[in-house]
Amino acid sequence: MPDDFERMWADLAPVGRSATSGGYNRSPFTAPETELRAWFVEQCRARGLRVEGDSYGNVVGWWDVGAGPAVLTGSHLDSVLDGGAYDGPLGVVSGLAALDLLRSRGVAPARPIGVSVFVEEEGSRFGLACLGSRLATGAVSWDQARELRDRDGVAFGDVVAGGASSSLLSSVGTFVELHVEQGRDLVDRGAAVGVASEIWPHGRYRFDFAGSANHAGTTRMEDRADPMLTYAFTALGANKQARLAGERATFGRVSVEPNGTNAVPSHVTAWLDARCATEESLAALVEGITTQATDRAGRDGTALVVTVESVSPAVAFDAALAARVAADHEGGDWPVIPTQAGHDAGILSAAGIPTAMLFVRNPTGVSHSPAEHAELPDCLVGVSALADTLERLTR
Ligand code: HGY
Ligand code: MN
Ligand code: MN
Repeated sequence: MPDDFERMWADLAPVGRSATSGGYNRSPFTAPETELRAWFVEQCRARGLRVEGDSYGNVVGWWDVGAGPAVLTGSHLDSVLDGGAYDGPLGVVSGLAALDLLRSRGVAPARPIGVSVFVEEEGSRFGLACLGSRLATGAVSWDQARELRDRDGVAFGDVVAGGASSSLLSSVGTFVELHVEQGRDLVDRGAAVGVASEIWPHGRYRFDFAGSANHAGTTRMEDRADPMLTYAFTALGANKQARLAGERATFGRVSVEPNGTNAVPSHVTAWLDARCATEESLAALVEGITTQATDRAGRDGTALVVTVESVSPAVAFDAALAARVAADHEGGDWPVIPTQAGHDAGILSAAGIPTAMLFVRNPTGVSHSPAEHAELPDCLVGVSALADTLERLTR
């Protein structure tokens, strides 16, 4: 079994890897991500799994054993821009390896088991995170999704067949996603694996700041309407508000027009990612940031328009399922911990599918970065934790 995991991990390692940063660029429907999904299909076929895809790019490999509602595991293969190796692929590779482990244990599951790959989990290309799982559960309609555009103006509707709704999840009774931890909770607890209790509500908001383009040398400082200034103030203010409240506010993406060194810009567009423990505090944080920004725009002579791009409500995972997954292991129960990161598991849970998540310890807690990491022994503990979980749920 360790060999299987390591062999699969070695297959994926070069795909989409940047020679300069060591990070990964696996945006959906680019060559690296397409290669990864083709690799996944090949791995399913090699195991005799029935491969089922939908018209959005989601894929499941089914082990058609037993009867009744299926237990699905899996994650995603796309990455953020210059992301890490583990966020997503660890759950897919661990799903395949867990299935191998169950077979090597001679387990005969009483229910079908599937391993899934959901497309565009990060929203790195079309802007909406968990796009594949939102489409597969009907949380987003095809009419909404088809119009989402990437930075070059290519529409989602132009890269997938789309159309009819997906029946990929119609037989799924339970979903379990294994994921690298994206913080240091498990490090602090000295545990190799943990189980998720909840996902913080979070959202994406576009801030369009408009000013007046002008000469960088001849325009007196007091005569400017500089949207960069309003943006800079807004980013600082957002950071302060979130920091004081123990919340999260990040401007990680900015575009500037016309982006010239010797001109006051005419427009700045920046995207806020905000996350809080409750939906009320999320709404209050975004309102606070918007109020400060609008106020500042008034003083700068600029104009601000804020557009809510997406809001993902709080997810409370099925507590009884989490307890069942976490209980009675060699060395004690696994810790049950919250996360501030979004996941396809949150979308399936919100769609009414009883869902659990396993986290694998990440020694630095760094994620969405080339420095994201998990040690091989912990990954193997994760595989056997997932196999144990699948075995429990398909008994
Ligand atoms: O952005 C997120 O929370 C996630 O990693 N998709
Ligand atoms: Mn991610
Ligand atoms: Mn992920």
